[in-house]
Amino acid sequence: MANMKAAIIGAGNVGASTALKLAELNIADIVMTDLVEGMPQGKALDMMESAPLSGIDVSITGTNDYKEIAGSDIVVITAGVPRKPGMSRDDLLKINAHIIGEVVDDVLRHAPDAIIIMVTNPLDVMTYLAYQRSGFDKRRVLGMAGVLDSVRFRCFIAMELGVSVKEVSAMVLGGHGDSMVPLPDYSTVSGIPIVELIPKEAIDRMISRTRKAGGEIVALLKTGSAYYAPAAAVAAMAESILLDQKQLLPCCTKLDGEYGLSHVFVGVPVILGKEGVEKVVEVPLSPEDSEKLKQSAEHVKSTMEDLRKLSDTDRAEG
Ligand code: TXD
Repeated sequence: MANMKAAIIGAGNVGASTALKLAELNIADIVMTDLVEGMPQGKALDMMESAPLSGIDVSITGTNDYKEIAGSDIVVITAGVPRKPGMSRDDLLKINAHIIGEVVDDVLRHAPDAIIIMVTNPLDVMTYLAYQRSGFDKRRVLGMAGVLDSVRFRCFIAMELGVSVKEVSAMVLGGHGDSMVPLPDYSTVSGIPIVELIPKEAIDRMISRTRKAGGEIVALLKTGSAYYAPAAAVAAMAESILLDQKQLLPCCTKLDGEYGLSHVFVGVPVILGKEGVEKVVEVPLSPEDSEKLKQSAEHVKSTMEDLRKLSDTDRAEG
């Protein structure tokens, strides 16, 4: 039987790290594409040359030609540009929206049966754009943010308590960014809620660090943003879908009434299987967390609205 296939669009830091991580799982052949000529080919060849030592037994190819994503079961989109000095949020939104629009058209053309995992920022809005532009069922377009945010929270909890990170589970909902909603009530160490183990001030400190975790890495790296943990997060989502594992993970998905929210893409717990987002799992939230989730969704909605206005201006201008 032919291997499954995963395409990664954008072979930059997150794209290439995801490709390697996924290849090491040995569940799907990998195709990486990028605009830059030779770069995805070079990185793919380098990864293939690690195979004799790393046990990789799938093929990894790099290309500048979208035709090669044909037949992909999953397409991970990491293509985009980072914000540069002097660039406004709207400028970035416009540029990345243009890139994502073109990428989604190519997915439609060459891999119309794929499930799309969006990674490009601003995450929730780019996921919405991919959904709208592709016309795919909402189960087949989801975004990666909550898995990353919650593994970061898990790390901070494990570091605080000096326990193995394996014993720690955590849940972070909401939009990707400052408005995310870490849920200490649903975060545990071997089943014990962290609120029973850690003083409130320390939990608040960890929540704040989780919210700013992306920025903490940017400040240290000086150029570029995090990619090892983001790649691990994408690989976990892809694995659950490709192997139909039904993992319960926080992902950015379209809500139609769940959590009292509609017409918005935002992070909530879902079950991921071969159909994509197979179920949104609703858990009771404290009135405070529920309000925070609502505010986070409002924030995403206002950026969705900014995007609509920017595209209207573009249409009006010709
Ligand atoms: O939690 C999350 N969702 C995130 C999101 C975690 C980490 C990174 N996050 C976002 O992912 C980040 O803000 C960016 O929007 C993307 C990709 O981040 P990365 O760090 O990988 O950026 P790079 O290294 O600049 O890579 C982007 C690549 C680069 O090689 C470009 O040449 C390529 O995208 N690119 C394209 N490829 C194909 N097609 C088109 N049109 C294209 N445009 C740029």
